[in-house]
Amino acid sequence: MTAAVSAVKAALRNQAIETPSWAYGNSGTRFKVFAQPGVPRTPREKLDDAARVHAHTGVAPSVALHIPWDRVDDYAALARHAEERGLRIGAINANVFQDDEYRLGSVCHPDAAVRRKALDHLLECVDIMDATGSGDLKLWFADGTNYPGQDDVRARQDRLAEALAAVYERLGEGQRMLLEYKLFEPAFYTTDVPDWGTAYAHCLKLGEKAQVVVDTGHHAPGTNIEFIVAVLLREGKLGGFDFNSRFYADDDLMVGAADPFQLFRIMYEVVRGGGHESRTAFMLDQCHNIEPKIPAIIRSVMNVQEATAKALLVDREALSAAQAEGDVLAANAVLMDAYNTDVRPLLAEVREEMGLDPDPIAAYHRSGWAERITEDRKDGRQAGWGA
Ligand code: LRH
Ligand code: MN
Ligand code: MN
Repeated sequence: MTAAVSAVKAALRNQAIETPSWAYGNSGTRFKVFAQPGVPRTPREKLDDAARVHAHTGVAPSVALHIPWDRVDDYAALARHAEERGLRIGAINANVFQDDEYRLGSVCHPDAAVRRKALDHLLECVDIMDATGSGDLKLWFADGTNYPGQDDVRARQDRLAEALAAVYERLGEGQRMLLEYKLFEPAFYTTDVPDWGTAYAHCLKLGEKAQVVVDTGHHAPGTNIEFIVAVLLREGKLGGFDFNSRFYADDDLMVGAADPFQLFRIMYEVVRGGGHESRTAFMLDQCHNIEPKIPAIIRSVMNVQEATAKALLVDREALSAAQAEGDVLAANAVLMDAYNTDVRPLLAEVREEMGLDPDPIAAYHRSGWAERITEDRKDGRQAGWGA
């Protein structure tokens, strides 16, 4: 094995992809939620399923929570439940979008009492980080307006800045605030954090614990996401990803399903900028509405691994040489050679070296877990959107 291949393998072994608790529960569109058998009923059962994903892939050691969907009485006990299964709690996702009071927004709402309620929730999420050992607070705001003139767009930025500063102050040692942007939805005219520039401006003012999250489904069609990634990494402001695929808007389909070439281009910029060796969080943010959830999450993890492997295989020296010579076609060919490499045998080897089955999905199907949860979780209410 050449030194280059062993370095690629080491990077792949060390990769960590975070799975979202909500992907294990029932989900759907605004038209219908299709319930599936065996879906978890509690946050603990979501962690049990996440442990299966980690057991078969070896690279999914943390789980993101969404509060209040994952509300429990004892968060330290939940973290212990994770630990006993070889997992840890990842990002705490705040939820200031599902209460009636938030009709006109949360931290940007015109009424100070609603803003206070939203801020209290964000601060509670930091308490949960303390209790679970989580290092990341993920903030996404559904705030915005539907009609021109509905509210003062600039005043809303002031309110946002005030809330973010209060939360930032509360962060402890080693804790980060990850600010996520989204072009539109649920607001259709203005969104208060619509793009990476707005998120970046707020994070820059807050300080080094504040970084931007790139949710790959949150851009206009045709947006060059890898450019955003390159710029944010250069500025030390890329906190992490919410990976998923989109065909139209915020589709939340499996990452790498719609456009594996885009995922490769993103991962190449990550590797180029050293993001795979930094604290960049590689999180999934997906919903599996019609496909079985655990195999879909395993597939998603594998898709990220494949894109990463291809990015790591780019011959950077040859690329630099071609770029320096202005050889457009040769430079492009170097990237395409890596993209067109079948990395599945390499990843199978990496898994075998980690003591895993080279085919995680087949191993999951053989494990009997799906049958077991279908049998064990017949009673009670399945977890799903809003619960
Ligand atoms: C918003 C979003 C955000 C939420 C998640 C459920 O569209 O991407 O990350 O927390 O979906
Ligand atoms: Mn997201
Ligand atoms: Mn989204």
